[in-house]
Amino acid sequence: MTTLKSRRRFLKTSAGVSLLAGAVPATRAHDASNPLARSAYGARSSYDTSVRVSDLGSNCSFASDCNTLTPLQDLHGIITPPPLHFNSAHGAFPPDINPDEFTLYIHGLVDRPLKFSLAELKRLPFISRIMHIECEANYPHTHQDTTPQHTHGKVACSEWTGVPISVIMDECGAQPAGTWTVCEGMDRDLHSKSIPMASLKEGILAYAQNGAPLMPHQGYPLRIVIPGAGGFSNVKWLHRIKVTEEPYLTPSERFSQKFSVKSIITFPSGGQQMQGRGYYTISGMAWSGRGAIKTVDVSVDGGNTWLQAKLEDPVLPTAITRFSLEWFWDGSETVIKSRALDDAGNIQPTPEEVAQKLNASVDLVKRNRVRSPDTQWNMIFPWRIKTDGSVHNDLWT
Ligand SMILES: Nc1nc2c(c(=O)[nH]1)N[C@H]1C(S)=C(S)[C@@H](COP(=O)(O)O)O[C@H]1N2
Ligand SMILES: [Mo]
Repeated sequence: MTTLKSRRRFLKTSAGVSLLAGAVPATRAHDASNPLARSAYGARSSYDTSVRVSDLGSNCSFASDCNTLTPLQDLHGIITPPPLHFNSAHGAFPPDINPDEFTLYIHGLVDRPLKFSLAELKRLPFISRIMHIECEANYPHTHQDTTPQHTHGKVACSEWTGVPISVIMDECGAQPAGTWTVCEGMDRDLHSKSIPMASLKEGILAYAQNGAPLMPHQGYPLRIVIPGAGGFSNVKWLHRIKVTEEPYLTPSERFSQKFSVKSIITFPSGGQQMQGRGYYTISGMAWSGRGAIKTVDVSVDGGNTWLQAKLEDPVLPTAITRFSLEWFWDGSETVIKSRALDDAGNIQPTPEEVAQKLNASVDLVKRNRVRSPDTQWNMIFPWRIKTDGSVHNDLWT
C-alpha cells in the first residue's frame, strides 16, 4: 500500500476518534526548586540578563500579561530564543492547555469534517521552516522608545515545525466555494481571524519552535504560521478552522497583507555606550514579508553616502537576515542608519518619501499616525552617536 493510501486510511479510521484517549500522560519531574532542574533542562548564565520588556505603547504591565518585546539588541544570528520571543495576547494570559486533551476541528465547506488530537497531527507529513513573525504594530510609539527592543521589538524569527496546512485541506476535501477560513484560538477572547484560503494554505500548523514544543506564550500546543503575513494571522492556541465562502467580521478582525521590507541596526544602537573611537563591526537585522533580502546599505554619515553591508548566511525568504559592516568610528558625532532592499524590488523609504506619498506631515508619518492601508511602518531608522559615545533614537530630533 502506498504511504498516501495508508495515510488516507489512517485519517478515515482514526481522525475524529482520539487514539490516545485514556492514555496515561508521562509523569513530569520538573521542580524549579530542585538545583538539578538547571542541568536537567538548562538555564542560562546568571550574568546573562537579557529579558523581554512590556510594550510602553500598550500601557500595561506584566501583571496583566500584556504584550512584550524582543530584546533585538541582545541577539546574534537570525534565530530568536523562545524565552525572548515577543508576544502579543491582547491582555490575556496564555491558556493552560493539556496536549492530551487538545482537539483541532476542521469544518464548514469541506467534504469530510475532521478532528485531530495532537498525537494524530504528529503522524502527518511535516515541514520545518525558518520564518519571522512581525506584529502590525511594530513601530516606535513615543520618545521613550530608546532601544531597538522598544522601536522594533515586535518581530522575532524561529524555525517552526508542523503540518503544511495544504495537506490538512486536501484531507478534509475543502470545497472550491471555500475561498475563506475563520481560524480561532482558545484564549480568553477566542481570538479569531478570517484568512483567505490561498494564504492559509501557504502556512504551517506548527507544534514546534526551534526544535522544542511551542512555548505557552507562542501558542502551545498548536498555532498557525504563515510566511510574511501580518502577525495577527498567526493564530495561537488554535483549535478550530472553519472553511467559509466569505470573511467573517470577528470582534478581533483586521485585514492585512504581506509586509514589505524593513531593517534595523542593533549594534551600536540606542541605549548602548561606545567604547571610544576605533574599530567596530556594525550589526543589524533585515526582513521582508514579500521575499528574501537582496541587499542592505548602511550609512555612517547620516545618509549622505551608503556602503553595502555583508549579508550573513543563511539568507532566506520571509526570515530575518543578519547584516554587518566593519567601521572605524573617528569619535565625532554622527548618525548611522540602514536601508534594505528585497528580491521583489521593495526598498525601505525615508520618512520624507512616506510623507510625500501620503500628503501628510513628516512628524505624523514618523509616529504612524497617518498611513496608507497597503503598507506597514517600515521607514529607514536612524541612531545618533554622540561624542561621549552614547547612542540615541534620532527619529524625532
Ligand atoms: N489566539 C491568539 N493568537 C494570536 C494573538 C492573540 O492575541 N490570540 N495575537 C496575534 C498577534 S496580534 C501577533 S503579532 C502574533 C504574535 O505572535 P507571538 O506572540 O508568538 O510573538 O500572534 C497572533 N496570534
Ligand atoms: Mo500583533
